[in-house]
Amino acid sequence: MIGEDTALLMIDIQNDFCPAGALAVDDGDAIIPIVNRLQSLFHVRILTQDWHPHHHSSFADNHEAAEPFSVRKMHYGDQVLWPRHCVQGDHGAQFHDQLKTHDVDLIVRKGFRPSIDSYSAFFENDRKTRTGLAGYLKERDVRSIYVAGLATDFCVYYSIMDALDLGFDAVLITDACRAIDLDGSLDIAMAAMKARGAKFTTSEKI
Ligand code: VGL
Ligand code: ZN
Repeated sequence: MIGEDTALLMIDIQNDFCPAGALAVDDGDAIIPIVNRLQSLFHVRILTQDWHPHHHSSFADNHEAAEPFSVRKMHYGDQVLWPRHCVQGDHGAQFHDQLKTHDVDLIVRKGFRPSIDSYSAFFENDRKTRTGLAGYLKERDVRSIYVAGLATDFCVYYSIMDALDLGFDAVLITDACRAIDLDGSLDIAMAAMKARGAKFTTSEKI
């Protein structure tokens, strides 16, 4: 049984990251039955929700002559420009209908500042602005987190790396994630998480 000091962190299981969504991740909705089942095993359950204003700087169509998936220099460094997705209040930003949300303790919204994108559940892409999640976990005496959701090589990856940097143990549930895989980003992310000390498991072993 999972201890009270361990949280399940479920990243961005929203319509736009599922098939037919604006930034669909292949098979993204296949993780939902797994994530729903896992929820009952954890004492602390947290969702993140990508939550962008319509004029968000990560949207390619807010830049002149910019293609989706191209890279732009922002004031904080390189930023991939995405198709418009997870716009505040729109259907695409809602959690997938099949995802259980009733028993979730906390929903962390991120990416709501127009000029900074936010992949990680802990820090925005300037790597300084905090979401508040680390403080919440510390107040609840959480020491380790199991991570599921979308996408493995972006928001899941950055969340795991930041969790480790902040001193939490972090475990990636490999069958409860799916990737965007932009130019080999999945292999790079998996290697970096391993090198930083992430652990890997599958849902049946939990
Ligand atoms: C994500 C790209 C842009 C994610 C969010 O959830 O991985 N990726 N916004
Ligand atoms: Zn986003």
